[in-house]
Amino acid sequence: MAGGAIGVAVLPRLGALAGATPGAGALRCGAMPVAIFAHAMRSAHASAAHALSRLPVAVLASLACRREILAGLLSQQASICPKYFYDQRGSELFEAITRLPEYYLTRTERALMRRHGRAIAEALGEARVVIEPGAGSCDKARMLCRSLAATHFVGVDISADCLQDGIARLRRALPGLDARAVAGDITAGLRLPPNVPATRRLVFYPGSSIGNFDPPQALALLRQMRALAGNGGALLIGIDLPKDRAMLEAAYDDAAGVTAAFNRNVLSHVNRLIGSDFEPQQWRHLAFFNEAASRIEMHLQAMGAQRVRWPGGGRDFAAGERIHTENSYKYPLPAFVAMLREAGFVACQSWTDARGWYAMLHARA
Ligand code: AVI
Repeated sequence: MAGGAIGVAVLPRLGALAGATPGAGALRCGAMPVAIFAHAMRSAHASAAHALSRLPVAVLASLACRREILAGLLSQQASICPKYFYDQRGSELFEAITRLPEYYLTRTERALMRRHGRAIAEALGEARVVIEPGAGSCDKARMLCRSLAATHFVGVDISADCLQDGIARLRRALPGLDARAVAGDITAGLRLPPNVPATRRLVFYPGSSIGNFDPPQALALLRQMRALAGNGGALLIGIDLPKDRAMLEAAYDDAAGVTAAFNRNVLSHVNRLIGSDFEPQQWRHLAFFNEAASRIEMHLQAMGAQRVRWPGGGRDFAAGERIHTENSYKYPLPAFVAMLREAGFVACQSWTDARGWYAMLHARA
């Protein structure tokens, strides 16, 4: 096997890669005090494009977040983009979700990587440059980089703070690794640091986070990953597969109410981001499998009529009205392989667990 550092002895550690960091969710936006927003908004309105172009990147990002959130809240079918789940509390709740008995995804991915570790390691072969979109805390990357004897790691995340901490930990754990943080949104295109080798690249996207994008967005994201991998590079990605409705719905509506808390928490985060006055306890968590679209949908349903206000606007919600907060697509394996090919990947290998619940795919660019 090429890339001899992935010896059989280290293969079980690949299982630990399937940890809890969100992926699509990791396209996060840092919370910004509303006062700063207000200032940024005033500046932007005051002297239009010229002043806007001089605003710090963080402020511009927050303006974009605010615009995106308001567009979702004011749409006829109100929605909030799932990336806003992941403030500090949301990230903690997601970690708790991954340990729930009903949430089979994380544990199944981990078991799958342990069981097929040798074959996966052989497929990864010569990869030495690991690029992880939505890297967050970089915990999974540590195990992968060690197993591959990687020379370079690039963690990409919108949340620069969380990423910087993760990169610092990674550097301490693997002093020989050239580890870099790129704060940015992979869906918007990325430029990597100039010293990142163009060959032997592996884009790593575990956790079925691709399922949180609608198919056209998912395809666009896979194309971005293909471009990042470069010719001769590859992608290692985890996806959740369609299965029994009861299993799926339990995974997204657990008995302990952790997913319900995770869903409602998005309203607290939105309150901080746009200065709104949502009362999270007045919203019921709904999760159901939309079989026609092959996706779990999560919504928040108004338990009574609600008037929600934010600086400069607001919206009334009727009792029973919903805010759509997340889709989690469950792709049949052949459909996902077809999508990988459409995105420009040429050869795919996949591994599934014995129950056919989950798959890891290795696709060559
Ligand atoms: C991050 N992502 C893969 C999770 C999922 O399963 O779609 C997010 C999640 N939503 C509710 N529970 C978990």
